[in-house]
Amino acid sequence: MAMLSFEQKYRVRGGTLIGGDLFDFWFGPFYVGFFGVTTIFFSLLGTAMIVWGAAIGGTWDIWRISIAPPDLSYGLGLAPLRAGGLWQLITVCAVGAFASWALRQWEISRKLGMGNHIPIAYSVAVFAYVSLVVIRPVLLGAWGNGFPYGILSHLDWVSNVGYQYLHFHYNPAHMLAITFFFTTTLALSMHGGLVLSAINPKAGEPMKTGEHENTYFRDLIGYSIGPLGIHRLGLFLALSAGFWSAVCILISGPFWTRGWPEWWSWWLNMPIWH
Ligand code: UQ2
Repeated sequence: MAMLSFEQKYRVRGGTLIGGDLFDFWFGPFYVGFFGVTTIFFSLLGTAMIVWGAAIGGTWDIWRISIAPPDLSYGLGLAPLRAGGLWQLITVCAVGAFASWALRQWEISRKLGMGNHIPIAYSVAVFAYVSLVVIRPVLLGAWGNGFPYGILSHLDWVSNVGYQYLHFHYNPAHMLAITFFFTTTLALSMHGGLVLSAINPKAGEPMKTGEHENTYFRDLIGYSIGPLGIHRLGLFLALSAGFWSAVCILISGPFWTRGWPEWWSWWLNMPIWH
């Protein structure tokens, strides 16, 4: 197995979160660890249940396979396997696998003496998923408010829930989330373009340096955020996109039940207009 020359000193034993040195070893290039074992366990079990759900679902058309949550009438109770119970177990496996993966990242960060930026950033994406299939269904009182696990069916769910609030683009948290997603692509494409420009000079010319990168943006707009700053900005923008996505769906139903366009009546009703 290929190994970088510096890799050995990063394979430090100890610093585990649980179980002492029980799973504190490597399988080829991969750290195993207690949470590596639980990630594999939940992933395989969840995938097996998705295949089972597909097998009893009446179609093998990849676009149409769908495993639906229970009917709203089951509330927050357990449903029979074929009537949403599979969706419930698959959701438990998904959350179990995502949580295991975050804890695995945390454990490896500890081993290497790094900060926890990676598990924290990853947890924001997990939070957005958990908002959709756990937090919001619990706040609304029924697992049936989760989205179905299917390629087209989950798109239909997004469309239907959007129309339930008349026009979802009037949801202010949705506006913020979209703006953060777009700004993430803007900032990180500026960054990718700048780095590739600096490291790919004409044939025969030497590679450019960070000073050229700073100078490019100072000449263009009079400001450079810097090589560390652009990564901090990218992380902030990406995490904000995930955070406001979670907020925009959590407030829809539990805290606002009418159409989102109507929310803006506070603006139309301001005393300065009449
Ligand atoms: C920069 C810099 C980088 C970069 C980029 C910039 C040398 C290698 C892209 C320029 C970024 C700016 C001016 C911020 C733009 C702000 C938003 C909200 C899009 O200065 O330092 O490092 O990659």
